[in-house]
Amino acid sequence: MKMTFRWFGEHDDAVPLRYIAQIPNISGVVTSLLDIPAGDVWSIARIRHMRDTVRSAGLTCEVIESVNVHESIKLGAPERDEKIENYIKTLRNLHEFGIKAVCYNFMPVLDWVRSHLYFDLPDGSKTMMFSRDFIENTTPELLAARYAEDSGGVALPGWEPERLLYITDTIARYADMTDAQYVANAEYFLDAVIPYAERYDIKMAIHPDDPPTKIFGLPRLVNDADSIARFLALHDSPYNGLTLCTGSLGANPQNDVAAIAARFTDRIHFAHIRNLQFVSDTDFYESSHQSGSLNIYGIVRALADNGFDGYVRPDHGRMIWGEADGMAVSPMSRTAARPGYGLYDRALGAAYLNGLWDAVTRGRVVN
Ligand code: DNO
Repeated sequence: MKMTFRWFGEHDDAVPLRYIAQIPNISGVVTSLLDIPAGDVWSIARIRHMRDTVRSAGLTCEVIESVNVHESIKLGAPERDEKIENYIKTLRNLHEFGIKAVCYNFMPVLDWVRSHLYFDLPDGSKTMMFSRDFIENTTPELLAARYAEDSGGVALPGWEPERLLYITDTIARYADMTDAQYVANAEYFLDAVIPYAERYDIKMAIHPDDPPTKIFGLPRLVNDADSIARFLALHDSPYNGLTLCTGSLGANPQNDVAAIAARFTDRIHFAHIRNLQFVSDTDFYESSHQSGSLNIYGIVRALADNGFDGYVRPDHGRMIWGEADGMAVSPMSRTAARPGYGLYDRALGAAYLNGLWDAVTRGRVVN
């Protein structure tokens, strides 16, 4: 297991790399070039700069989250071939700089969806929340406006301004798409890209749908054991793998995340580990890594028992210790911490996950 931490880049993250390097057992960061639109090629110069910046803090840069998939690929539109070619060129360039895994998603139009970015908990911390009723009574446009206001102008991954410009039109383009057609579009992408991922030794790790249920009537692809198995079989290669996002899969109470972790360990290249607290069958808030409805111990143990050797990062934390009160972590930074991505609760999460990992693995070492 290689413990990592998500970092949004030098102009986009309030958390300095040197703080990340101080968290026990963190080997590297998971990062991206957020300003490059989906479908464009990532240049050698930009990747080199990104990699060198991370390395200068003594951290590795081996996982990208995300190289976004252009909408034409998800829609099966005519320009998809050109965008797939660009995707492959980006993989080739990333390979030049030692990138080992790419996390991406295949969710139509939107990435993750929450009803609240800063929901107040009784202990004074703030966290992200999902209310099914709220989502059913809003529109994607209203939700985007709410996020823009609540995040104080910070572009959220998955809700980038260029994506939001066309949100209404793009959603309309999915109106007649069947789930079978959507699966076929994913297969087309995998058949084109995975042979190159193999050549460049980059493990592709799809992120599950977040939340794992239908949103705004759009198709869904990867959200439970059956759909994961179906997806992995579309192109059967170790390079066609999964990001085990415990919070995304765990948001469906029917999903046994530990069982999913155990069943697919050899295809899980990256794990996003976080907890959530259900407040009803459909609604939840994101809780601390240790306390919540998911059995994080059971999930870590399932990974360890099955020989997991991929990357892990502590996923979303709450905002604690004043982090959401306009108190930027770095006095030098004018960037607000992103919802879910403050320093403190994620660092506590990493410490908890490290402790669990040690507890389940160290006793096995035969001296
Ligand atoms: C949210 C993240 C997602 C994830 C993408 C991967 O916090 O887990 O935005 O990075 O879905 O493409």
